[in-house]
Amino acid sequence: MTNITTWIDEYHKGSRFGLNGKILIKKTSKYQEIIVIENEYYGKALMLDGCWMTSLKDDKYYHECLVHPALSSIDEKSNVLIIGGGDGGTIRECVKYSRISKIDLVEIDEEVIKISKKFLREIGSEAWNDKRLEIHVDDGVKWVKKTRDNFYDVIFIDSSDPSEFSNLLFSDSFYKECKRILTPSGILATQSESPESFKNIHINILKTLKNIFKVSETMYSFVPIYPSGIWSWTFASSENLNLSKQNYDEVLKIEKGCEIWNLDFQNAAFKMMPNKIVKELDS
Ligand code: SPD
Repeated sequence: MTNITTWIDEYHKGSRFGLNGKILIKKTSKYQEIIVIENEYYGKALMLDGCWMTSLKDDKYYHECLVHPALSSIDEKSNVLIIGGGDGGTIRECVKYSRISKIDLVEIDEEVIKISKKFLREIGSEAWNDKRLEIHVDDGVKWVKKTRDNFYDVIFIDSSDPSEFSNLLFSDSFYKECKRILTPSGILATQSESPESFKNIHINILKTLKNIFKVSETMYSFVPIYPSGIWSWTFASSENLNLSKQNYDEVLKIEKGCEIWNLDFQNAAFKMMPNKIVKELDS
């Protein structure tokens, strides 16, 4: 590739969110266009089909918030499913927990995994070699359908925004299947879009999860390279959630090693629902 720097923008509702840098790879897979750019401040950054996914500088804002509220509260040896997550950030956070016995990573686009391993190695780093990890190049919706009842303790949905091929990951039927394959106290943790730039989708995810699960709770924080910056993650379960308990010494060590997440941060983030979202959910 060339040494010339260029602007790559995510276009969203008449705004654009761009990074300037050198393009390291630009490739169209069976599913999408994949770009890795190297920016002076954010480091290497991944864009899929015109949407920023992650960057070396801000990946922890996203992946730590998706993973730690769920895993820091688990009690037993657990089986984990990650749907999407081909950049490796979610597995990196999961492998920190010795109580995880198995991690199935189900990513539909093998090219995302290959490109992330090659160009964004720092994100997944050693987690790619973890013996508990099994990588499945498969459609997450089909994977969930063929999984037996009560199989996983935690499911992470680390998807892109809704699109032609990811739409079903936001559907009522898919969330119901997730509930079926979770253990009774299992936790579904999903990125739930932005209350600002993807407000309608965000509200829809929250309402759907509330209807299907006994409890669901949403936390808000920032992902600097995403449209509008504010982002959300929602956690749902068929039993009461107690995401603020930290069960064992290992969690305290994990907390110390995090760049963004800690228990105080988490507790505040679960109280950050903007009032306009509160009102719409109540209406
Ligand atoms: N607008 C971008 C939403 C993408 C959320 N998933 C990011 C994947 C990072 N593992």
